[in-house]
Amino acid sequence: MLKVGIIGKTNAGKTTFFNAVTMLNAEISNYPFTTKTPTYGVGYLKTACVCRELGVKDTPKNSTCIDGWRFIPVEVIDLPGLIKGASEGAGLGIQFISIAAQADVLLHVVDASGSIDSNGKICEPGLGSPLADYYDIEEEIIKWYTKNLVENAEKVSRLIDAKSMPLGKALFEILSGIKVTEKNIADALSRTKLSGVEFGEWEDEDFRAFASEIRYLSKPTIIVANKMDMPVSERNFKGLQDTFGEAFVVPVSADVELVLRRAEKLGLISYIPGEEIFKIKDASMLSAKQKWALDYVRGRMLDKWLRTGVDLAMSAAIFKLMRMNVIYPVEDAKKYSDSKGNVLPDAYMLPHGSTPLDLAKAVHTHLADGFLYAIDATSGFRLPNDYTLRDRDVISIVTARKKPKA
Ligand SMILES: Nc1nc2c(ncn2[C@@H]2O[C@H](COP(=O)(O)OP(=O)(O)OP(=O)(O)O)[C@@H](O)[C@H]2O)c(=O)[nH]1
Ligand SMILES: [Mg+2]
Repeated sequence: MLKVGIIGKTNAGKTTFFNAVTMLNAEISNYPFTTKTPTYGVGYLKTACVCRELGVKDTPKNSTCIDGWRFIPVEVIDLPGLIKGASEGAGLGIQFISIAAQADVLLHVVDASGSIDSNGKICEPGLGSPLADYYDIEEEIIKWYTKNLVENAEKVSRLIDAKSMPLGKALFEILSGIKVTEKNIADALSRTKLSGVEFGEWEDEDFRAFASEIRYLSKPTIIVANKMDMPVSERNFKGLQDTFGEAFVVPVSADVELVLRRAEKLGLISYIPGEEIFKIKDASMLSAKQKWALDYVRGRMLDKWLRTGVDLAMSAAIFKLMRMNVIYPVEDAKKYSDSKGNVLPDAYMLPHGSTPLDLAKAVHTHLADGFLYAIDATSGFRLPNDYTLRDRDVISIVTARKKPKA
């Protein structure tokens, strides 16, 4: 399962975002460092299901389909908050960054309303600076990556000297555990122009420059501009977009999404995460407080920003930054089903550029070991083995091996 890590300054709203995505009830409060250990949960990524265009009623197994929307599970990790100086032990320190480093993609949550001061304490809205917060936290993360590299420098040297390993391979040996690819390393070496420098000659600033490139190349990151339900947030949001580009900053109100998901769970409204609207089932069932909360949701967030942004942030991270495609493997290409007759049972996320063999490997080793070719189930055509899978492809893999008994 893909892993999404939620990082950011204390009090930015990470746990609120996490609870909204996973509907768990981890502790939320306006005290700094409420979250003391990482929390793991399962969130869902929303994508238009192929069932509608194929005109079939699906029976999903590894995911869920609601009203033609496929929800695919991803692991979400809520991390304790950071503050400036964390690498010198401020707040809870940087001990949990290693867990963020295990994620495939990161959501960096900032308080766009500027309601937290530089120490992470709640202050008058507008006084805090989300831009400064972002840089403070990124600085701590880069320091962690640098420290990790420096601590392993001797090991890298040994691999180069004793095993005659090329620099890139030796670095890969120590960095692969934090989801760094050989390509990330090659790109970082080339961007820093360190490929031509003897590793033994690397200066402190070389380690830092390389670590910084590795952090951004290996861990694509969306900036979640949270607390957009507060009017004061708009100015900071524009500043964030101007600095980092529209594609990387998503306007969000985690709190509003949480209100909607809770109301939906209580049966008060019908709401599909990510939608621009919700419907009140029976207005006479609402207490005055609930009515006020739903009016707030509409007035402060949906009417202005069209959606709460929680779902959009997840999609932007996985579909736009990671360039994942959703593929539906089926056994029976005519019925779009598995051997038990479940229609469109599974939805797999594979990176852009994946081939039918990559899909086979993701589904089961027996499919990969005996892989012969793949069929595009919607057209019935046999696909070339170097075919590049596209989003929403429905694929049947033909294999020489029998499926092992479950
Ligand atoms: N107005 C508004 N407040 C929010 C939003 N999201 C979170 N908050 C509030 O911000 C405060 C901090 O929220 P948390 O989710 O506990 O923040 P955190 O980042 O997990 O904090 P730590 O665990 O201490 O690092 C709480 O008072 C939340 O109710 C939002 O979208 N809008
Ligand atoms: Mg928290």
